[in-house]
Amino acid sequence: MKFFHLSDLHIGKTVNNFSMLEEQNYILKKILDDIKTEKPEAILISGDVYDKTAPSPEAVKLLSGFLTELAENNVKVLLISGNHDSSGRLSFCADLIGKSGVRINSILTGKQEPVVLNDAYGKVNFYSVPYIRITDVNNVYGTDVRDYTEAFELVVRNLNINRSERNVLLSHQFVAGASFSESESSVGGLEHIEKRVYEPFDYVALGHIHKAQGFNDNRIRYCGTQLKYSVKETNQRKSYTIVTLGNKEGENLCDIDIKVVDLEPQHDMVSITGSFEEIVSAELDENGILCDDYVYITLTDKDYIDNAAARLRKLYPRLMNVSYGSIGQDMNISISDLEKVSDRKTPFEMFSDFFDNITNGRSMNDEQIDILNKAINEVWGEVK
Ligand SMILES: [Mn+2]
Repeated sequence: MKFFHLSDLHIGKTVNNFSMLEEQNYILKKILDDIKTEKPEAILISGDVYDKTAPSPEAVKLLSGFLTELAENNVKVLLISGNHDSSGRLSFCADLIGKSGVRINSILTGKQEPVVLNDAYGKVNFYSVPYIRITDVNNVYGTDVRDYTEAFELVVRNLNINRSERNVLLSHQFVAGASFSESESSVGGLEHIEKRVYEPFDYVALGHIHKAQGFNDNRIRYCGTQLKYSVKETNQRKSYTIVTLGNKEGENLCDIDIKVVDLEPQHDMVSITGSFEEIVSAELDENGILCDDYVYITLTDKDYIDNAAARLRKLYPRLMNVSYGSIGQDMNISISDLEKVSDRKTPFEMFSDFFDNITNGRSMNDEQIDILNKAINEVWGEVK
C-alpha cells in the first residue's frame, strides 16, 4: 500500500509581501506529475491546507483545482484541518466531496469510521483527527481533561483500532521532542503530546512542524512543508514522503518503507551574508540581475549603506529583507528595559495573561502559581 504524505501547504501564504501562490501552484503540479508515475493509492494532507481561516479566492481556486485533479487521477485523498484552517469552512460539502474519494475531516467527532483500502496484505484503516484543542475534546466527550496527551489518548481510545490490522493516522499536533526551527509560532509547551499516544499506529502522518523529521524509525513522521516559508527555513531541504506499507504479523507493526522525495522549487529561498560591495559585485545573469531566488541579505558592513534595499532590489528582484549583522547586535535589552516597556504589569500578571490566553481562559492552579513565583523570584528577586 503506497501513499504520499504532505502537510502544511499553507495555500495563499504571503512571505515578506511576496505571494507564494505561484510557487505553490508549481510545486503542486510537480507532485501531481509524481502521482502519475508513482501511482500511490492515497494522498494524505495533514493540515494547514490554507494559511488563513478565510483564504483568498485565488487560494481556494488553487486547492480546489488540486483536489479535483487528484480525484480525476483516481487517488483517494485524506485531508485534515490544521490550526491555520477554519474547521467550519473546510467542512463545506465534506460529505458530498467525500463521495468523489476526497475525505475531508475538519471537525472532531466522537466516533469515526476509517477509510479502508485493501492490498495483497489485507486492509489498511486510515483515521483522520483534525487539529484539536483540549476544549474540543472535552466538548465532544463531556470530559474535563487537562492536558494534550490525555486528550489525544481519549481520542485514540475512541477510534477503537484493531491492532491486528494496519492502521494509519493523520494528525496535526505538536509531538513532545520535535524540533521546530521555523515560523510556527503557535506551538507552545503546553500543547505537547507524548509520542506513546501515537505508537499503536503503523504510520502517523503528522503536520504542524515545518521541518521534516521522524520518530520511532519514521513511523511517527512530520513530512515538513513542501516549500520554504521563512528565513529560518532557508537551510532546510523541502520534500514530501512516500510511505509503502507491507506485511503485518499479529499485532506487531507492519513492514514499512519510507522514501523522502526532495522538491526543487521554481524559486529557492536563500540567505546571503556579506558586505554590500561583495554582494553587488557578483556576475549578472542574462537578465541583468544577480539572482531571482527569494533572498534574505545580511550585510556585514559596519555603517549603514544609503538606499541599500532599493539598490539591492534591482539586482535581486525577490529581495525579502535586508538586515545588518554587525549594527545593533550589541543592543543588550536588559530586564529593566523590559520592565519599562511593561511598567503597568508585573511579570506575574504578564505571564498569567499569557497563560490564560493560550489555555483558552483556564487559570493557573496553585501548583503552577508556586512554580511561576519561584521562577520570578529567581530572575528578579522578590517582586513587590
Ligand atoms: Mn499548524
